[in-house]
Amino acid sequence: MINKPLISHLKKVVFISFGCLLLSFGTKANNISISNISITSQDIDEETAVIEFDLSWSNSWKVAFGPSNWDAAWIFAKYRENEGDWKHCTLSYVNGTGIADGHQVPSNANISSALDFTDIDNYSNGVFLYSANELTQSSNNANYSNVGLKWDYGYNGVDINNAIEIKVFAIEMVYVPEGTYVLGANYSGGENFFTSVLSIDGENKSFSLTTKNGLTANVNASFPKGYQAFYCMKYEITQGQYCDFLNTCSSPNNRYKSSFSGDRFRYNLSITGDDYSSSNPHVACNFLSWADIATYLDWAALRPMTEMEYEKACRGFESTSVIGNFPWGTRELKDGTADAEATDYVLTSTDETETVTDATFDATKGNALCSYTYGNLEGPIRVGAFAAQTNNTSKATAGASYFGILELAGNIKERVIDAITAGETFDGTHGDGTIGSGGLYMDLPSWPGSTGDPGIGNRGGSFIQKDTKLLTTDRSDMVVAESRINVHGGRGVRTAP
Ligand SMILES: [Ca+2]
Ligand SMILES: [Ca+2]
Repeated sequence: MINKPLISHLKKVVFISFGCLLLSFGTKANNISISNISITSQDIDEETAVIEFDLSWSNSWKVAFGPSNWDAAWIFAKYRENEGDWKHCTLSYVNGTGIADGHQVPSNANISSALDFTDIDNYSNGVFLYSANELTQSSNNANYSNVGLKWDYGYNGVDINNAIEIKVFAIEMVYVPEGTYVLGANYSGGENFFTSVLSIDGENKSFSLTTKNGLTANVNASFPKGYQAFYCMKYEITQGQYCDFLNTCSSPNNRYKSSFSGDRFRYNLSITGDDYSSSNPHVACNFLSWADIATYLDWAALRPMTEMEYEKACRGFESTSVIGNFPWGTRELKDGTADAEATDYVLTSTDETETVTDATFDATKGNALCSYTYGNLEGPIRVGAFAAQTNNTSKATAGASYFGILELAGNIKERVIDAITAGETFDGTHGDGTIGSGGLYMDLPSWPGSTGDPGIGNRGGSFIQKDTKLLTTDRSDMVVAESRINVHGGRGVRTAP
């Protein structure tokens, strides 16, 4: 946990019967912050209550041109009773529009959610919140007061006479709209990519894919293809976010541990008692195995991204003329072009303002961390570091994709679902906020397993790989990669409600 928790004892202030010890959570890494958390509008008979808080972040946007998209916060909550295991808060769902679901929606916001499961009633495991109005990026431009999520604590079996703690989590996401896009490549270079250049013009249909190294496979109608709208994490999972996760999995009956602590390639997690922290909370979290990422995404009620969604998230609605490019839409990187050595980046600081200096800054060229630009940085850098550069002027210089998603190229690898080997099994089921208690911990049957299981691979390259690995269509690293090593990390997505 990065920020000092805000602790308030509301038992006598708000509810006589609701013994609350409340914790607020924020993650500086991506600048999103939750504050002033409280419980309001408790309905004793219905056994529901509203978890209220303020939410803010920087450089939010909503545009009706170009990518015609917005960024959003994916918000979910965890609770525990009498210092027991942390559990996922089940939220009320009626039609997913926020107000009808019983949530409090600020006038400048939209809230939307999906019907995640039906049992006694209909429920969701989290909500998306984004601007109701068009919004231009600037510092602290996303401010939402008195957001409220209606929690069905009765369904969760909560005894309100217990001491109850609540943590609210928010993850910055980017909306990738529905629409046809082009998958694959037809250029002569490159090590491996989909040579079956296809217009992906529908979601619930199958496609036949062929790779340059001669593999052919079908993807089923249920395999997420990127045609349908989805939300993608704006940044790679950070070390701070990973600590947030670990710190709700530390009780004896629900333990999930990092494999080691100490400082390696800027991975620097340490544990005091049961509490993890990182000296680099704003830096992308490396040393994540597939099991680590899958368990994190199950816990956060997200899911892995497929490699087809990766290409859509990078390329957007650009035509085939940009095939063979980086995610920002050109083939130019820093002071060179693909396959050309570039000058090295130098770190400016090592706190939440961390970015890199670039003596050869070129406002027309892309920025990304790979072996050609890495120098002696010792590991991955802060997520969003290029966007935070003072001389950043464009999607390319920010290292952003067509939709504004950062570091899809370089920094650490993007763990994705392999369409060739999992195209007939992975169905895009979302994590449900609850992890298992042993073995793989992640417990979703359609997700690839942990050891020797095909179905996962890497996209986008990393800080120690050559720049051509960062090209949108490159799939030369689509190998099963389970281990915790210095370049392994990732991010999650969620099908849009
Ligand atoms: Ca990356
Ligand atoms: Ca689960």
